Amino acid sequence: MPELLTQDQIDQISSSYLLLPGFLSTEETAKLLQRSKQLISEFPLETHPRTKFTTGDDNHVGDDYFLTSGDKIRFFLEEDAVDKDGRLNREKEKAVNKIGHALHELDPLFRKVTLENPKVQAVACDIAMHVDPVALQSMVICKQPEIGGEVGEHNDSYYTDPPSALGFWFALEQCTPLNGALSFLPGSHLTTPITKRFIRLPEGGTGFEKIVPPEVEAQAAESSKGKYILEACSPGDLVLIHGSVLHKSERNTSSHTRFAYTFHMIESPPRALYDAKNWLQPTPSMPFSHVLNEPNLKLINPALA
Ligand SMILES: O=C(O)CCC(=O)C(=O)O
Repeated sequence: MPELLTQDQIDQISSSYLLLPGFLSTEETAKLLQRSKQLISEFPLETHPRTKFTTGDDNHVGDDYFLTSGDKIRFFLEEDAVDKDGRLNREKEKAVNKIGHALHELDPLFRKVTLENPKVQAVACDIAMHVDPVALQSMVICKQPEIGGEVGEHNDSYYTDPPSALGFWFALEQCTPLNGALSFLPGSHLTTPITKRFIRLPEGGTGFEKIVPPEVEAQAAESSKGKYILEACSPGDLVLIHGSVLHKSERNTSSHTRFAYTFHMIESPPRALYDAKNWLQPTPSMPFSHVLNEPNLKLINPALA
């Protein structure tokens, strides 16, 4: 018997994504939002390398500040908040694109909602997609007013073989069509293969490596032409995102921020092989973070396998 989700909800994940309204309490949500703002206001700009975050295919961030951020809490700036001389053209509080990538381990409040949250554990058990789920790449995405960058169409399953990612995405503020709410292409996980992975390049930096022949890439491009569904969300809502489903968010053109907290859950070895080329690698001081105290020995959900 599922602990928290209904069977219908579990089945819905296998058709792309599932919105769970009010998953976090008002108080939990307000604390996470307040903490995010506090982290931004406290980080020292003087020593910051002005690393920006964008998601274009040819223009991906890859400096040392980014590459060594998997086990730290670091701050990445909006592209349009930094001028050509590296000066911010607005206050720091309105310039940060995202905070990442180890909030789930290092910050007590984010840790509590991620690794020490009985509801997250119950969801992981109910969905039964992972035997020993681990959390990684936690981020607060800020979508700053007027300049909050788009996140281009992508899927998240670029960590393991076989693919095993499940995205947990929590709205910390109202998400609307104008401030960059998420949108999804339902069913794309069945028709659109994972075509590329985001890796650490041998020559330095990061980039995408194609993992399918050109004809499969062309077929994937064709099947991604469907109609996206935009999901407006309220603070505290959780969206669970199947790792192979295409999703994106547009630039924030409104005068309001759109803070959200997200992390990815994947299967741990030996059931899934972690990609040695992935930009994010476990470190001795921070191996991947287990979500459950005991492995989930339920039959893996065949619809998600
Ligand atoms: O929050 C967003 O705008 C995008 C998040 C996303 O696509 C992801 O976490 O995979």
